[in-house]
Amino acid sequence: MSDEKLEQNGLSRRSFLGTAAASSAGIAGAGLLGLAGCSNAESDKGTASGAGSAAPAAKADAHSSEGGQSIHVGPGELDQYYGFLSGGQSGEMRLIGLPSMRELMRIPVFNMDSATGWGRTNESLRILNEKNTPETNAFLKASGLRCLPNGDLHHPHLSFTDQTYDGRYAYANDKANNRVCRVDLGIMKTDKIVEIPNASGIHGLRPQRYPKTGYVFANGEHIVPVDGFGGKVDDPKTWYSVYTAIDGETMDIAWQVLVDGNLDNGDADYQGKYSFSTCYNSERGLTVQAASANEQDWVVVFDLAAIEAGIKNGDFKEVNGVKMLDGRAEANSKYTRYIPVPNSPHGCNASPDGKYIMLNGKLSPTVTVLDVSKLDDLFAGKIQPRDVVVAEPQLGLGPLHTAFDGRGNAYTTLFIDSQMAKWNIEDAIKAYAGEKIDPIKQKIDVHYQPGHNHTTMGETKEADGKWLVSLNKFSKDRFLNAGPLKPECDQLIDISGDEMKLVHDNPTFAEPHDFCLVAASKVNPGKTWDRTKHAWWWKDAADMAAKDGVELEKAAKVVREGNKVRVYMTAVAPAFSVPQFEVNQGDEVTVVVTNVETIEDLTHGFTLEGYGIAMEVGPQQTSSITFTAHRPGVHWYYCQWFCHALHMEMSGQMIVKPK
Ligand code: K7E
Ligand code: CUA
Repeated sequence: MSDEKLEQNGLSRRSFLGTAAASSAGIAGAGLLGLAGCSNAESDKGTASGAGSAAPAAKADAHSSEGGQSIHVGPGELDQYYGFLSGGQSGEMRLIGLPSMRELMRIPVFNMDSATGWGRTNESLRILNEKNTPETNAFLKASGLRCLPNGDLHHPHLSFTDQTYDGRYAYANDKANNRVCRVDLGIMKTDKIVEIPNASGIHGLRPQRYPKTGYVFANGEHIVPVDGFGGKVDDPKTWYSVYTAIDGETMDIAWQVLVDGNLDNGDADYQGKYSFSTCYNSERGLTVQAASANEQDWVVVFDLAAIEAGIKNGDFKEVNGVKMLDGRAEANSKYTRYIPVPNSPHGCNASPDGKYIMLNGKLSPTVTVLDVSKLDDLFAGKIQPRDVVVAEPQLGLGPLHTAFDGRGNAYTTLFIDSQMAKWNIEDAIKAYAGEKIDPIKQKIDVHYQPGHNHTTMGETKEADGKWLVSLNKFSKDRFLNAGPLKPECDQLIDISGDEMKLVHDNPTFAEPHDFCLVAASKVNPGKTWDRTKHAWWWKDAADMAAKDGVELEKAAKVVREGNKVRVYMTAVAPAFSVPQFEVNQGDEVTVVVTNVETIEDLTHGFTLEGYGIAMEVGPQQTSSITFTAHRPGVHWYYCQWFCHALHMEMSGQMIVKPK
């Protein structure tokens, strides 16, 4: 690897870049070109073009993009883009501002959260559990769990109308527990979570772009025995993966398709006709060696109109309550086509002109380009699967994901080379047709091992070509040593000019896989909760209050019914309307708090000492929590969101009388 070569010369890549930054005049100097050449010679092993060695070296200016856009967002200034960042195995989604890369908010989804009470409040538990399978509910009960405590959120993507973001929702997958979530962008909270039955390892996720979302497509990554299709636990030859379409409005499952191979990443077209999923492990292997033996795997193309017709005509099996069509290769299905692609392809990305789908080769140095306009002929049987391929440029080692600038260029992450390759799509098509032309425009080093990348508005027809972010899996020496577990490194790259310019390193906690970069004007969350519009959030508490003759906005009441106690209170700085209540040990207690503040940013909270209880109560929000009063004694509750000069005094006591 290039880093080792640098180190052999007594240079770390970091110190080398630091030197380059210090002497900007010397950037194009012979020394640097020599080193860059040595790095590129490595990375071009296996590429036919060899263009990398001639590509301009990275300009290592760590603070600003010289002659480019400013990344500086001064005090009081606002960012131009929202970034919806996956939180990976943390299970959350994060809201980032661009270009500053400042973290604006964390949105709890598949995790449990200490600050907001997500995974603990009645409202969050309803959302977390309302679309569980019966098997999961039985498992939770047997395990004594109130919800699944973890998740692995990879792919956040926003809802579309007419090929661009409409600001309604963000969706994301949970690879760990086979779920798909939706975040209501009006409140930046998760409002739906659905578990996907029959499938395993829900990974790739993309919303339909046209005419609108519409479907949310989710890939099952792992092959498993599927009921109704002869699946046997002891015979992997009978295992399949399952592709799912969810209705983005109701979050019910619309249909599933049974397919071959491990589905990886997906995308939808811009026309509303087809969707795609890359696929590795055509071998059905259960070991790394077995799963990567073949030189080619495939992309599966799904014909949405044919699938809808199949559902209408009853050409499906009902499997655990879901309509499942047979899209296996061996079934010669009218719903799917399998296009061979080298080799264990990973990322799947539609270009913003709506014409092409890029399949990132991972174990092959290539990106395979499909021409969407040829798919009708493929499904009609007029052409062969590989006839849909119009380019297959060799870019470098380990292509994982591709992003676009809307000016005809594509940017592909090279995991093994630790580089970003910029290439021109039309040039790649010409080269594939035999013309002597090098599609690679530039490569720059990123630090290190990039996975996903994303451009501003780059997955919409409004791709604006301003910024590119490389989500790197390793950060090694880029930040102060944080111990054995390092942060990941998200790097901001200015792509507004002819050359990519690396301008910022941003450390992130476990582990970004994807980043949806959205013009700020597209997203307009409310400043407080809306008691009418968001009444669904506290619907159960409101129903309960109505039965108890309590008006939530004016509540100060304790209701006892047998061993059930319901405590209704308001929160107005600096006091709860119920300063003390008494229960008996063993009572089931429900506390309902309504924040009646109308002022922006005046969030209160309710933390009950010794009971593992805390919840956020935002302005105009109602939050509730139910627990059993197992611990006798005096237990203070307090507001944990600093809200007032007398915030410390915003408290009360729950007295639990011993049995
Ligand atoms: Cu989108 Cu990380 Cu799940 Cu590629 S995956 S890196
Ligand atoms: Cu209310 Cu602090």
